Amino acid sequence: MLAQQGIESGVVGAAMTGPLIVAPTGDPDPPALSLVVPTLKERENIVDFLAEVRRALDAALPGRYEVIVVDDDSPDGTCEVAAGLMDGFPELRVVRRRNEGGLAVAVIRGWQLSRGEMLGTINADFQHPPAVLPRMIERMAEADLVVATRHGDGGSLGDWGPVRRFSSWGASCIGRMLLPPVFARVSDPLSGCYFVRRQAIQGVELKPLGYKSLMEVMVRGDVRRIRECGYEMRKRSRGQSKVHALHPLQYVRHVWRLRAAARKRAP
Ligand SMILES: Nc1nc2c(ncn2[C@@H]2O[C@H](COP(=O)(O)OP(=O)(O)OP(=O)(O)O)[C@@H](O)[C@H]2O)c(=O)[nH]1
Ligand SMILES: [Mg+2]
Repeated sequence: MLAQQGIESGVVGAAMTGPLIVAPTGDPDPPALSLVVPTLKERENIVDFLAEVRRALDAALPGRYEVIVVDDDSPDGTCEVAAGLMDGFPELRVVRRRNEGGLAVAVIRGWQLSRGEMLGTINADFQHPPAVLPRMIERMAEADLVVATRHGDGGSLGDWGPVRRFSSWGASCIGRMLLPPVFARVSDPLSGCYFVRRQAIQGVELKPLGYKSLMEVMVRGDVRRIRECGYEMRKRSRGQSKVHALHPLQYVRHVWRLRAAARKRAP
C-alpha cells in the first residue's frame, strides 16, 4: 500500500508526487478524521502543539482520528522531533517533503496520504487553538465544510496588530471583488483551519498556489452545506512567521486562476 502511494518506507514517510488529487479512502474501516498539520521550522511549537491536539481529539473522537504532520524538511529538525513522538502516539504520522514547497500544496499532500472521511487542517503555531477542534467536529455532523472563522460566530482577530489587520482586510477586499461566489459564502475564506468531507473533493484535481487552500476546495470541490465555528486568533508566540513578500502576489495570481475556474463551473 505504501509503495503504491509512492511513500518511502521508514519512520518518516516522504510526500507523494504527481497531480494533487485526493482518492477515495482505501480503508474499509476509515478513521472519522484525518487532520493535517503543515510545518516549516516549528521545532519550538510542535511538541506542545501535538499534545494539545491529541487531548482535544482523544476527547472528541477517541481512537477514530489520525494526525499527519507534513514538514518541508525543516532545517531546525521539526520533522525529527515530531517523528520522535510517534512511538507513544499511534494516531500520529510524520511526512517529510523534499521535492516541492508551498503551504497549500503541503496540506493536500497530507490528505493524499490520509484515510479519514473528514479531512482537516490546522496551523502548528497555536494561532488556531486546538480547543476549537471538538466544536468543529460536532458541526461537521450536518455539513460538508466547517470553517474556523475570525469574522463570524463570535470569532475575532484577537491580539493581532494593525499591519496584519490591514493586510488581511486588503486580501479580503481583493477576494470579494474577484471571487464573489466564495467570499459571499463564508465569513473567513482565507482561514487556514477547516474540515471538509473527503467525498466533496475526492477525484478532483486541486491546483493551489501559495498559502490558501480553502478557496481552492470551495471552487473546485462539491461543497454544499457549510457551517462556521468562531475562534479568537492569537499572535504567534514562539517561532517565526514564514509569510514573505511573494505571498501577496501568489495570492492574487491564485484568486485570478480560481476566478476562471469558477466561471467555467458556473451553470
Ligand atoms: N509544510 C509547510 N508548512 C508551512 C509552509 N509555510 C508555512 N507553513 C506552516 O503553515 C502554518 C502557517 O504558517 P505561518 O508562518 O504561521 O503563517 P501565518 O500564520 O499566516 O503567519 P503568522 O501570523 O505570522 O504566524 C504553520 O504551521 C507553518 O509552520 C510551507 O511552505 N510548507
Ligand atoms: Mg502563523
